[in-house]
Amino acid sequence: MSLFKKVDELRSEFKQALASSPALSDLERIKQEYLGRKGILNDLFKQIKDVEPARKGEFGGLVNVLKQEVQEAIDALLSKTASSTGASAGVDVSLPGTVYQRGSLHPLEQTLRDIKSIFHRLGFSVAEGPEIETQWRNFDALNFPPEHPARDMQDTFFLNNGSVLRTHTSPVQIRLMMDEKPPIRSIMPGRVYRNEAIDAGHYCLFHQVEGLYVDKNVTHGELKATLELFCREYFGSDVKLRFRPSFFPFTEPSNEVDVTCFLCGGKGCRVCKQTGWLEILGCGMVDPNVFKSVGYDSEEYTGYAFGMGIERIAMLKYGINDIRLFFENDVRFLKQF
Ligand code: 2NL
Repeated sequence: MSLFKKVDELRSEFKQALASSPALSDLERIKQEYLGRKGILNDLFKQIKDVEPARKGEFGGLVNVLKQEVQEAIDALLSKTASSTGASAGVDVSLPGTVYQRGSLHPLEQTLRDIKSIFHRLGFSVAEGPEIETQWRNFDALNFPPEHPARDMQDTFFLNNGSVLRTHTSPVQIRLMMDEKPPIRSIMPGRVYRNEAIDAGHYCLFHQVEGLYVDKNVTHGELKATLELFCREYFGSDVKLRFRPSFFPFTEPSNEVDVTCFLCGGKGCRVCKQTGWLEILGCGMVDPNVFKSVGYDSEEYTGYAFGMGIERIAMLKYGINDIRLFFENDVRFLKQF
């Protein structure tokens, strides 16, 4: 075969090699094969010595043209492939990506958000207040008698100036009622403090959500309906509620509310201690003495209130068996949520 014919042959071989839309790595290999130091084109140039003297110039020109065609075709394909894969920015798209460690919400924050969201849909706003309170707002205004045991040093943290760390979020409700006229429909989330012996079920601080609804003609039926709706939204549409008579200084009548155990469906299990019921919250109709403290006329207004411990609800929902886990911030615990 004449060397001139070989040039044409190599051209069509090259075109064939590119016709199969080669990947980036194949392109690099083809480039090396044709244009490399020991490549096909350099090889052709070397064979110029075998061409008859009169046609050496013509042959050299033909090989140069082919070399240019090969160069341009490969460069065009390389820049097209590079710009569509990001390789032009020095990015090797075939490397595995960086896995970022993402945080998650603390289980108490998640629980609180879920509770807030349900009451938000029922028309309750959110009110907050300070954690250091007067004894008057924390106890007296709430109808605690002067000798009530909750006022004891064993149960309440007292500050040197006579203030207390609030033992519930009810003082926020006292503030709200003294600042505003009914209707009031709010929930009060926040930290509260108890001077207790610490164990798996008790800690010196925990979180509460209380709720208050005051208007003309608010009834115990509305209280029951609202809490039933809340429990069905939060624990599942098939839970049943049980209102047991109870006592709080600030409500009359008072109830504690149980829901059928959402873990065993009420059949009895370890969590509900074989009773089929879980105690979830306390509630009642606001005691007229509380209205008197804040200057509301208890002949004109009635109201209901309720309170629940967030840790207790989160422990039941997520199967957490030690309240101290919420406060240790051990990532092995936190990353499970
Ligand atoms: C519980 C029970 C409760 C309230 C909180 C309240 C507040 C005012 C007036 C009347 Cl200002 N009541 N709050 C009422 C009943 C129960 O909490 O077990 N909490 C963890």
